[in-house]
Amino acid sequence: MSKVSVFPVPAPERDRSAESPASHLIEPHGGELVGLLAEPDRAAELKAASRDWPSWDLTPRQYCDLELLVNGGFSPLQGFMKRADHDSVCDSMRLADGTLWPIPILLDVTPQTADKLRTGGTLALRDPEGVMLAVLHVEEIWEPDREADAQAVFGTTSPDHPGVAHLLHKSNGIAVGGRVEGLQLPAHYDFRHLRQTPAELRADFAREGWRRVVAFQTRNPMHRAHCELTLRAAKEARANLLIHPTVGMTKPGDLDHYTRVRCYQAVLSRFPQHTVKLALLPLAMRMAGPREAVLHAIIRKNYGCTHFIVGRDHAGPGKDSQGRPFYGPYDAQELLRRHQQELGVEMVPFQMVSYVEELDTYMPQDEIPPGARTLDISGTELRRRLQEGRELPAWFTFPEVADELRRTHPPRHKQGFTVFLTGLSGAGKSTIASVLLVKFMEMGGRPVTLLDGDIVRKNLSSELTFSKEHRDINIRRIGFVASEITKNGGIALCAPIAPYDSVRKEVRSAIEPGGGFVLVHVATPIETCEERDRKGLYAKARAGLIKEFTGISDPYEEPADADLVIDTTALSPEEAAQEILLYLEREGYVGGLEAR
Ligand code: PPS
Repeated sequence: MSKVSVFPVPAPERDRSAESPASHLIEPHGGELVGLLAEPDRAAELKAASRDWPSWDLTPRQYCDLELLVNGGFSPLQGFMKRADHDSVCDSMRLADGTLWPIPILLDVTPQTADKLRTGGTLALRDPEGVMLAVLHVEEIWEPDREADAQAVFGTTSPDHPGVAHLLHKSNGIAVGGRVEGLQLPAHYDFRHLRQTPAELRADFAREGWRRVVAFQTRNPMHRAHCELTLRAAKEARANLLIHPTVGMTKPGDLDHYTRVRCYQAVLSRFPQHTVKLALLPLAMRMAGPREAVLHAIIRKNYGCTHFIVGRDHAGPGKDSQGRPFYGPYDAQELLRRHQQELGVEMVPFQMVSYVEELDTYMPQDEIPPGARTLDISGTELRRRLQEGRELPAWFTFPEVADELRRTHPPRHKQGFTVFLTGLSGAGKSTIASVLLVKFMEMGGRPVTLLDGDIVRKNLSSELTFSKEHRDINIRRIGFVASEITKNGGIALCAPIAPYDSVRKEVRSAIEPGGGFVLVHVATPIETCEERDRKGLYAKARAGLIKEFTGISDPYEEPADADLVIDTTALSPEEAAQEILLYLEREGYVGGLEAR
């Protein structure tokens, strides 16, 4: 098997000290590696005492933050930040005692939970199943100014920025600061052998004589460009390489970490033996660009790394809705460069690398010979190719990575999808859906489920009325079931009225990451629906016997984002279904040769 490098990799420097090799590792940030796990006796004592304490179920982000607090990845932090640290971090990127720290680490709770707390008291922090992971000794309860925080940390208050959107719309209003004592680390059952704590990784480095270690942070699969880049970095820094991907929370829409980790495992054999290690970082990324680069370097220092790779647009969230990038491509490098000496972690900066066709190699922009033809595949283009089942060229990624990605992204004719028919009562949704149902059954290959409005109301939503609130709950339920079906490779046919635009959009965005979503507006005019009045409901609604009747006494928001609009006034159910089938065929969801 060929290795990725086209240049020799010198042997990394080894620590040959006989006495206490660990003492030669880089110092943790703040001087000492924090470990917040209580001794077993103390943990048992805390657990017994917790019976009468208020509890908080950690959000996914807080769950990640707690893990890094307890395992020392966030050294020197000893708990969730109090106001003085928070304000100082926002203003000057330092904790109140002057230690460099770029991003607030807060425990945000609802006002209802905050009402149960008092300073000097305790709060049990629990995982989603209710298992107590830690206790927070409540030292301060206050209300952060989210807009000001967004401006300070992200440099913007635009909700197009995913970190800002989370801060402004998903975080809870009240912050609780104080020291944390851990009872146990969050349990992970996946890739356990790759989830070393800072202390464990440091012990590994010491045992193997790794003194200079360059860390590579990533939230994407590693393609050839990343492999070349990391090898070059290791060579430049005369260091061993730690591939240290974030597997906590990354940018919404990113590839799931299971697939990514299989991809990293697959490329490991392309690197020179004994110079590279893979470990997983349970960090919740904020996509804060420059400030996040500083946080990443601090964390890697705590994990025992001496060097840190920062490429183009490190931890950047992409562009805003006007197409403007939130950060300059090398802003993160600039900020970390200003602090690297104080931090003691050396940055290994990289420009974007591109494939130079005539030399069959990857090169940073500034080394590419003038006039040479370069090839690149952007993230968006990669997603499109995967979605459409198109080829991933060998110059772009190793075949073993392409295979892994293919397994997660089967071609469209093997993916699950949802056909979501929306329209007035009597527009023809259910009839079209039942024709589609038998057509798909006849085709075979994928399981098909019909979630018709009336059937759902009978079986899933029998307690709901037709108020806006209840209609939205009903559609969310349908969306949830359809998303489960879709991501597991089935076909979901939904036929509710779904009169409100925002919840339809919510459903689309819940389903699309797991497969196809086709919104069909069955736009039969109300006059036709009323004339048909198959169930006699329009007559009742006109007589005032049914309240909140869509189209008569309740609104229907026409979709502007329908993939297909069908008016059944002059179409038979078969003809209407056929239009949808043709659309699905054009888009590649049905008709693939292998599907037959
Ligand atoms: S919604 O808005 O999507 O939750 O509605 P949905 O669950 O699809 O409605 C299912 C059927 O309920 C009948 N029905 C009403 N429709 C609209 N407004 C009111 N007030 C109402 N009361 C009962 C109606 O027959 C819907 O079925 P379809 O198949 O659309 O005719």
